[in-house]
Amino acid sequence: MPDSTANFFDHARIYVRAGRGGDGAASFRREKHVPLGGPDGGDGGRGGDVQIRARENLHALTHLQYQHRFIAGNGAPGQRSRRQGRDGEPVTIDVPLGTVVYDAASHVLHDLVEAGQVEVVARGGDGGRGNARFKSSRFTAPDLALRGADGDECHLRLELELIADVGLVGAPNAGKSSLLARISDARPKVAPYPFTTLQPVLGVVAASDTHMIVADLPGLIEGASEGAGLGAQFLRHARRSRALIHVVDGSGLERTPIEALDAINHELASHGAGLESRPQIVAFNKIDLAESRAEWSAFAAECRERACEPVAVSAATGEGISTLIQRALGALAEAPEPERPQPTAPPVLRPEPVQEAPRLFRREDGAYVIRDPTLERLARQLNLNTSDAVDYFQRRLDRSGVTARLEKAGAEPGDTVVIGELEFEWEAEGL
Ligand SMILES: Nc1nc2c(ncn2[C@@H]2O[C@H](COP(=O)(O)OP(=O)(O)O)[C@@H](O)[C@H]2O)c(=O)[nH]1
Ligand SMILES: [Mg+2]
Repeated sequence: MPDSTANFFDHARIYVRAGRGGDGAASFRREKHVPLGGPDGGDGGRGGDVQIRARENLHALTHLQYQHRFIAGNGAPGQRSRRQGRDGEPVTIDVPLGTVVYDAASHVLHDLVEAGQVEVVARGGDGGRGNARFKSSRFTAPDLALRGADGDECHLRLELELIADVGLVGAPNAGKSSLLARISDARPKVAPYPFTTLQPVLGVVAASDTHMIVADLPGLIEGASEGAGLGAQFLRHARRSRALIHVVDGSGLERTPIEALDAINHELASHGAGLESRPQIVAFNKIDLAESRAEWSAFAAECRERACEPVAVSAATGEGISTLIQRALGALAEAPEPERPQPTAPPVLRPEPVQEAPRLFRREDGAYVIRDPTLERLARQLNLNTSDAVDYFQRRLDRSGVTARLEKAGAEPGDTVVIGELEFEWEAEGL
């Protein structure tokens, strides 16, 4: 759906990048009379994460229209004396309750519904190991260290689905905003023309020993579910409502109240989220007007035919309002929780590689390609600019069985071997 100014508050596209891990240090202890002391290079710090946090006092995603790139800090390099580098600064993106996080392929990653809920959306890269960690009987003074790993980065789409107990639906001008103002503490805009409500407004309706949250959803117009009007975008906000109050303009200026009721119900059914099967209370509004009173008995009779008992109300005078609230509370007491968006992609950002034997195959040009997450990662992080680093890498190839398999496959000195982004010439006695 294309972005329009009308839905800036409940849609956002953001880019997130976690910090890179700091590089490990290759340093040696300085001691009097000892030219080369033991290795003492510390590890790099971890890159900062980017995380999303649900806040109760936020009601829109508007703030993400202006800032939509979130880049966490890099880890600092390790230092001598085995000192670890500082971790990178994390970044936290605050969003309202009810925010659903999608990846670029529109898979649901997270549904943030609890105050304070935090989800990591980009994990910082690990710091590289310093040379102190490579000390062994073979490498007593290892001159090698690992570079920090890159952090995750991705594009995300955020969508707000308001959390309310009851959603007010109905044609523009039916009196939804007036009704919410009448029954709750909310003060939505009321105006005698359609589309006054450009974003949903939540109101708390207090009853003697309980309360309910009611959302004023912008007016639906016919064809809304096909994207003809604004309505389709707002139907999403009704998805989390356990019950609906369907407000009908009883005065029947443009169409009879029954026609209005049917048109909206058709939109609810076309939306595809099961909105038509939510408990629905029909509020026949503007009963204070003579035109409405003339329509009422025919409307009520038609509704009863369909096993639905409408309530005649007036947002203007307050008539019927307490009955409406009781009916809504009663429906809520029995209504099941609506289904929540279920993660469709595993929220595992960097799955731990399953330890399988490295895979080996030949490229068209004859190069030997080795597929192995651990070795590919090592190839990325190891700077092969010292003989110790080359030596270490060779030993890892030996230990993982790659060397033997290359030989068995007939690799000869001078053949190209590819591991991730690293390409090198095979030598029988090492790199
Ligand atoms: N007479 C009368 N007018 C109403 C009543 N409820 C709403 N209105 C009027 O109908 C128009 C549309 O109301 P509004 O609440 O903005 O409708 P919405 O588009 O459904 O939110 C406004 O001019 C209201 O003053 C009512 O119970 N009686
Ligand atoms: Mg309104």
